[in-house]
Amino acid sequence: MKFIQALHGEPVWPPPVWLMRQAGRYLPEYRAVRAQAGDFISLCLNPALATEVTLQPIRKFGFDAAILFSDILILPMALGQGLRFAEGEGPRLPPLQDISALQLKRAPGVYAPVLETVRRVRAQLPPETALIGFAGGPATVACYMLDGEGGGSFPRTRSLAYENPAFVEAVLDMLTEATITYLDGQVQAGANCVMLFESWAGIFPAHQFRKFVTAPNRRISDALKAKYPGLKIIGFPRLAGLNLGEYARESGVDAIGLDTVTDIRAAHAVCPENTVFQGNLDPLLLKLGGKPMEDAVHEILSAVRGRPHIFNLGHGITPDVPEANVARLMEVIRTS
Ligand code: 1CP
Repeated sequence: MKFIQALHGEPVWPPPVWLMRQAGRYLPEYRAVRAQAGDFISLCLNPALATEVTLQPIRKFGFDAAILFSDILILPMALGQGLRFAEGEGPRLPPLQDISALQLKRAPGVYAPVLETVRRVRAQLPPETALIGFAGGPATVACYMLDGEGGGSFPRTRSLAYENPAFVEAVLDMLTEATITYLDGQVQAGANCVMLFESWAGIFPAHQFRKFVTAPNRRISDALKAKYPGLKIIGFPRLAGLNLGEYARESGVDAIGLDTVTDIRAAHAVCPENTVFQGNLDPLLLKLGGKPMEDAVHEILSAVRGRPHIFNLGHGITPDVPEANVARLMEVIRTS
């Protein structure tokens, strides 16, 4: 698998490609399955339908990796926190007041269908296509659990981080344990690597970033690698800014997903020589297409020539992206 070779530090050319949120509403065949499933959570917990939507973008565009179709919020739901997706508004959870409301032992029974999806997808994927398992990073999942909704401001989480850090750390400890068990289950079920989405890492000042983002990511990496020595882990510490170098050195991950604002050459300069990067085309350019997109793709390719790299977006694909632009993106990369 070219994707796994790149994660092992081998320069593969052209670089392997996948796109964050590659399964989703920009695909008519996704919208059809989503309507059949009813709501989004039912889709995530239906192995037959979740397998189908995981495979759709692979069939259509031939990406080098598939990512399990699920969501980072399935884990808090499995731990016993309520979760619903308000149509057009995103996720809603009852803001967590007390850690005793969460039950570690209950979770595997609830997310069992997700592991079944991993098994089915791995069995149906072409052998050269990698399967990425994933979880939210503990800090990012805690943001949703403590504030009860997304969007990026997370006022309660940020206040608690100053006023009651012991509570935040207790939540993170529990989530870290639960995440290790969850990802272990995904690897056993057939995931070829795993990714930790720390999409809201950038809300924390440096001293909290170290404690809430980098340290728990390290615990997860250490635990998984102790059990699976060859396993590769991708971290996505979005908007890490100048915390990126320390994250690369201390988090234990092998590859780093770069957000849209980060210059790839600057990232190479502050991270260890063997760090593999993934990214980082602006999703807006995939919507716009044409010369602005193609120029940006060539710029990324020239920044990573001769190095192991995984081509991706800097954040998730949006529902308004024309499929023709995705096809053109693949053509530009594959003929470079
Ligand atoms: O069908 C629909 O309308 C639901 C939209 C949707 C989809 C397709 C949501 C709701 N989640 C997903 C799938 C999803 N989420 C995947 C599947 C695999 C793929 O990439 O194709 C993955 C990996 C995620 C991860 C995820 N969920 C993240 C991390 C990545 C990121 O975008 O930063 C986050 C932050 C979430 C929370 C979430 N789930 C859904 C929404 C709309 C949101 C974001 C809410 C917010 O803005 O805070």
